[in-house]
Amino acid sequence: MAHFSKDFLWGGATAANQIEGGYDEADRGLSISDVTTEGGLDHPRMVTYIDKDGKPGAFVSMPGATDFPEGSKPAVLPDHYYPNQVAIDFYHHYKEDIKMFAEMGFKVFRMSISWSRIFPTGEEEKPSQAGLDFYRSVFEELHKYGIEPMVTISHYDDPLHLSVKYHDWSDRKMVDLYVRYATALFKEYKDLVKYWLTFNEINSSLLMLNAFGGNGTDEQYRHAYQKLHYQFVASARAVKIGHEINPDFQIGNMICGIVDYPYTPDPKDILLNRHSWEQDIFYCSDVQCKGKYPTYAKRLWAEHDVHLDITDQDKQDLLEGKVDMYTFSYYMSNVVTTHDTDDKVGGNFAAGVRNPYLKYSEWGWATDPTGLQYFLEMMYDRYELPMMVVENGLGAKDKIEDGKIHDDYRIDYLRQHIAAMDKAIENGVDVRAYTTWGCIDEISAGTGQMSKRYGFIYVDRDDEGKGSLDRMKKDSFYWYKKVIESNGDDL
Ligand code: BGP
Repeated sequence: MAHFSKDFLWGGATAANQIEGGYDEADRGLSISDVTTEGGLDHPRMVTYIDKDGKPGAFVSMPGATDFPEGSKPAVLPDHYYPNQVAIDFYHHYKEDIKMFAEMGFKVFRMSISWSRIFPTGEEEKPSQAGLDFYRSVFEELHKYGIEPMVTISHYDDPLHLSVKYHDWSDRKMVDLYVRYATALFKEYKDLVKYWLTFNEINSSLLMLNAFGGNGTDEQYRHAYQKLHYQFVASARAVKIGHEINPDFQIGNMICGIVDYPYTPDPKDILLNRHSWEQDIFYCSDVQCKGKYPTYAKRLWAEHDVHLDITDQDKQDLLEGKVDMYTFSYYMSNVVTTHDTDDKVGGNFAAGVRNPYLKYSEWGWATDPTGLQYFLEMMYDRYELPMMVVENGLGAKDKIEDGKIHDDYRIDYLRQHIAAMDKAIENGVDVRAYTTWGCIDEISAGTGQMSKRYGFIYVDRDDEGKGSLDRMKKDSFYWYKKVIESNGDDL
């Protein structure tokens, strides 16, 4: 018998920019993801612009990062494909999609709100009624089937206008703009949404600098720490306001949960591993769960000569805006070392030494269910907050054979991770929810490609944007339905 509580929240997860499309419908303003091209294993995603002399240019896209040269304007260039503009067109297919989630027996559906659908530039005084209405219809549709929405307020798609004007959270003004946006959502949906996450994978700014060999410059680290500070304050103020609007709200952080292991028993590797945890995971988790900066922040800041713009009011806000639950994504583990080795591997936000005990996906992601158990047990002990696994899944290139998709590799991956989660629960961890990533195929965040699929539901669209957008159930669809029906007994 599995150990999931009878009201365990089984479901799936998505992000607005990766599924919605409808990028110019109603009042919606452009978001950073709308000017991001597709990428792949051989070429990165790029953000495109026209420079001050009228010449087209592009820079490598990283979640949230904006590097527009002085005087340039973001632009949609004719010889590029921008996959997120249409994505899987959830904007027009949400009823059909939600019906299929209901058929699988979902108890919860994690989605995000596109900020520029609510505040087109991010700086309007009043929210867009059309934007608010769209999400109201989605939430009502979910409730029709008894599915609880879980909403990420910001998931890698800041309004483009804000990204350029305030250079990716370099300005304190972003705090007020975010708080205004979050407050509008809380007020509008106070009776429709109970679970909120403030920022998707808030630690990604730090992970990114580490993952690429710790090659970030001091300036990049200074930017990342300052941006994070403003986001922590914005998140904390949102938590406080959210609780005033509805004391039943459960508001969580969202951490990219990559587990680091030391490569050797050399004490230097053990220390490096500890320090990697501090920088990659604990730093953001501690501030959001304990309401204050940890003692080792001193070391982290000193390493890159960081001097934060931080006020007494900020400190007060952090303390009063602690999150209610610990929510995180988990895909893989990573190995760190101080030793020289050529056996490097990496994908997403992890880049370290190859682990000989694990198998890797085509994109270099290590499959490690034990890492999920490790992470759950460690974080629950550290914070004693309810835990929610809000992303987990396997990206793969699915093949249609005789009108079917036999994705047993995906079933196998998910089965092992659910079993690991069950072990953690058996060992005393309070896990409340599990939402697999990309319960329906969506645009991959890292590559921008459609062919890196995660869903139980296949969407007919390819990497060039061709296809009918028709939906089709994969084998994993029927398997997950059975898992939910049996409350995790029948894996
Ligand atoms: C996480 C992001 C998601 C999602 C997932 C899978 O980091 O929160 O947005 O996309 O990773 O990554 P990818 O799409 O690159 O395979």
